[in-house]
Amino acid sequence: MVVSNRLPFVISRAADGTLVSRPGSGGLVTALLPVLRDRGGVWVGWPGIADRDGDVDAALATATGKAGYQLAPVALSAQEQAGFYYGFSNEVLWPLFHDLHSLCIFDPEFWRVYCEVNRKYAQVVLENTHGDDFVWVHDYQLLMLGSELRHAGLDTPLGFFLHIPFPPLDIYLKLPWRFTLLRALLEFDLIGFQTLRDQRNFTDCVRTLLPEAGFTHRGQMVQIGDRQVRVGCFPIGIDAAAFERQAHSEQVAADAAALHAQVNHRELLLGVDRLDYTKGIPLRLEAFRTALRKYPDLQERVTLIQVVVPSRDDIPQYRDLKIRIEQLVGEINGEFTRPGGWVPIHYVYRALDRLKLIAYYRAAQIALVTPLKDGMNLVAKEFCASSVKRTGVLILSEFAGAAAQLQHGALLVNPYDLDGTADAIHRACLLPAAERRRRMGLMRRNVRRQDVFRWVNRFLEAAFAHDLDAFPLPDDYVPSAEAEHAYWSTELD
Ligand code: GDG
Repeated sequence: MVVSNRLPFVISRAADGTLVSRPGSGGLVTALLPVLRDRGGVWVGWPGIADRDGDVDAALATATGKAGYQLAPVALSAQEQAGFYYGFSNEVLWPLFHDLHSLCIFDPEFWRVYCEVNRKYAQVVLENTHGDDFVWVHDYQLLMLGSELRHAGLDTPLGFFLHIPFPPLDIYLKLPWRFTLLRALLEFDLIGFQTLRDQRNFTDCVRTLLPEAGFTHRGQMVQIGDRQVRVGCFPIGIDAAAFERQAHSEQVAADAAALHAQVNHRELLLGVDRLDYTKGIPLRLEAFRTALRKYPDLQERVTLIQVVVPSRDDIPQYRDLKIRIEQLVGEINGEFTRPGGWVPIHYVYRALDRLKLIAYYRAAQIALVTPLKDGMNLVAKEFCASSVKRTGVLILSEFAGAAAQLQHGALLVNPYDLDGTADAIHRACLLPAAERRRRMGLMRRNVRRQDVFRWVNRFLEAAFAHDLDAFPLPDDYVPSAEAEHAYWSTELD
């Protein structure tokens, strides 16, 4: 059983009053839908429409068709959704866990609704679970679910995976409900993180805040009361084979060629992000401006296509961010556009359909993935899988979880360093074809080998491993602490 905030299909009411479903977007759906199609099971989550409506079940049944898995909706009122999702999840946990505590609104009412809604999810899990199910809970919206399920008497194995970063101790300490949340997490039997960075941050918090907890198995087993909790790091992957296959298709090849023609065969830089302040879009645009100023040879030679996918636009900070991005695009185009000719930034504010997105990936010579902090960042991996001619260069933030795996092929940047990022853009443009192929080859191998199916298998293996000495994962999967240290102690400049 998979439990996440949203179901993989979003239900909405059409103009004629009927309910229609469309596939959801975002990293989690992209990652888990192929897995459920593969294995079957039940997915519990919010269907995207307020309150319970008789037709929701029918619309969900139509959405899955004969796909072999079921969807169990959690009915939430608009008020619950406001306190739980917009409130506690996205105005407390999201900024805090991305180290942006100054953006947090620690409203006790948000916390109350968050706990209440986690209880509602627990109810739907209990209604749909059978004795031997493994319940796999996803992400920061459901941190209290393990504890709610235990209170309701469920004693089957529970797994939890955090898709976003876990913050360092001194940031986590700001959370008024820090003890309750940490204890609730320890009600799961396995807690998975994206990177060693996050796992270590979590372990530091447990050591400091819960001195009664003990650690064994090289820090990967927490002993608390009579419970043993496994803690591991499981970097999420993508369905790399599907991306490669689609990137090879005739339609994608034709769309990619058309994109090149549209920008007059200039060097194509690409940014693709949800509208989110963690993705570092304004700083990236400023770095692009710095590059055009500092390296005039880039002018008329490069075009940046920035795709921004609308997201969370009910939250004021997201609306402000959109205005800031549009202002910067206007300023930069105003400074450099050649009337009747080159426009440096093409700005796209909408979601693209998947094949179009892959055409953008395939066409781009350089991808700019520069989040301020990111659990993993699937766009980086999707770009590599779609760069079938191995001509793409990935400029990647050191603070994306993906950097731990892709560090040897990507050009790593500190997104706060405008000069450094501008230098990387210039360097990427001048990178010889053989070097591009070598770097992209390394990343493509990694993305192909450590794909989403392997991620699921490793998580489930860790949940069910009887031989606890075999529990620490093999070094080829998780970057070792030594490798990580070597990376951080290397001067980037
Ligand atoms: C969270 C964590 C972690 C984007 N634009 C379009 C589109 N997308 C798809 C991409 C990709 C997904 O959305 C974005 O995934 P990310 O990983 O980049 O970011 P989050 O949504 O913040 O995801 C993140 C992830 O969970 C998984 O664990 O990596 O760190 O924050 O798959 O393809 N899809 C379509 N059109 C678009 O225009 N169809």
